[in-house]
Amino acid sequence: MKKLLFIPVFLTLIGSCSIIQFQNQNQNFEHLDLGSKKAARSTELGTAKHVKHKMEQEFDIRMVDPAIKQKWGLTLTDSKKAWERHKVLGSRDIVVAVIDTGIDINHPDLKDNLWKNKRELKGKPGVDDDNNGYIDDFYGWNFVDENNKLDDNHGHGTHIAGIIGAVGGNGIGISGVAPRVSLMAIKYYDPKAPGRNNLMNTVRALKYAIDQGVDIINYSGGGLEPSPAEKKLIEEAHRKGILIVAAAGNEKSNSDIHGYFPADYDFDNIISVTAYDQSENILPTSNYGAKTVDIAAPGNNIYSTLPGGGYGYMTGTSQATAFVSGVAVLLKSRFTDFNAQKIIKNILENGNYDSKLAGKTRFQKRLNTWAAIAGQDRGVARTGVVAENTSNMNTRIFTNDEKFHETLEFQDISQSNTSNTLLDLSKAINKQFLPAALAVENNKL
Ligand SMILES: [Ca+2]
Ligand SMILES: [Ca+2]
Ligand SMILES: [Ca+2]
Repeated sequence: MKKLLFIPVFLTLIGSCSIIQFQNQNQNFEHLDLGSKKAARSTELGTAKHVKHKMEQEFDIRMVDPAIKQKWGLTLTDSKKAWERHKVLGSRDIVVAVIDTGIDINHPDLKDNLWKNKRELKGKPGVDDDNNGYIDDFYGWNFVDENNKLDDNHGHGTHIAGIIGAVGGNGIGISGVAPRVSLMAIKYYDPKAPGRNNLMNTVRALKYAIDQGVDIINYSGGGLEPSPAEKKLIEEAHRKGILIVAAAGNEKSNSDIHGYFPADYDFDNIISVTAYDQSENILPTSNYGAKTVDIAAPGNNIYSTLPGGGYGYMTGTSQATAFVSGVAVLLKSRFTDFNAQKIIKNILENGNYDSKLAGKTRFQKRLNTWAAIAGQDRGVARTGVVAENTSNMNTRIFTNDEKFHETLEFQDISQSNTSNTLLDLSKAINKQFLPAALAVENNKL
């Protein structure tokens, strides 16, 4: 791992702060601002409500995961509509760093969507095969215990990972907003390891993600004071075009007055997310701000993965943040040339306008996955009508169910009351095409 460089200007900015030294096997650098208690980073973990869901069979041509319809957030954000209309499911080429409490890497609904450090997995145990300063960092790194064990001792990180990218179409559990993605597990926080410097661990986690060249960083946490070292890394992420999706925080406060960081650093590669409930009201606990908070996304009683192969509900701006990260994956996978700013622009401009959000978010908009894609997809108009030029559509995944989509689109635009017709039609086609479609997925992905 490269050493952090500290330039003189940076040193003068923070000269009065306490000094903390950090060393590991290949590092010996100083962070000069990381000891402030007020600037400490944390994730407001809440309590996970574990449930055993009924294995209801969800009707859908691809998303056969039985509990998917319990994810109200996917419905209100038109995420399934985005998958179906735009044939966009994400891609394992898109890497999201989940800087959190770790991830259950053995969860059957997550393991296929984990980022994999191929040089380490193919390399030698005990050797830093990719020479990045971390030995055997197969799926990420644990900055709390300084090892490669990513166990999630709370559940928060596993829950966030599932919202972004639980494996869709595998017939179990749920699907993330992005059914296909690579999730890098970076552990900066462990509630069972008190007394650690979570801000320092955040800074090191950010550095790791940036050095690995991830596309998106999901940071569902934060603190009340800015940190020059953290800001410097956000600046580096900005230079490298990395999108940072950050929680607005659960402080019940106006972020225009009381900042929350990293969400509120003034960089255009950061999108700040607050949370709304099933009635589309901002949660009373969520931070808000007409200048500082960018968008609202589902964050109340969100059903997602938990450690030990489980599932359950959690609430907060953390969960809302993960929804936005999932949409960013879909956008990046469809529009591969999009930089962070363009992804943010599409998400913000194509949300659902809601006057209830006056004073709560910058543009008074709620996340809409379908609209974010449709606003740019020249192959498919906002109405869902398939345009003539569909050359930019990704048909790789759907080779065997094209007929379904053609018929669905036709029915959708030619009949005013189509729900029953569509249901019958889809049931028939489901039987006919589903096994083949899944076979294609299993072989190709
Ligand atoms: Ca390594
Ligand atoms: Ca190794
Ligand atoms: Ca699944």
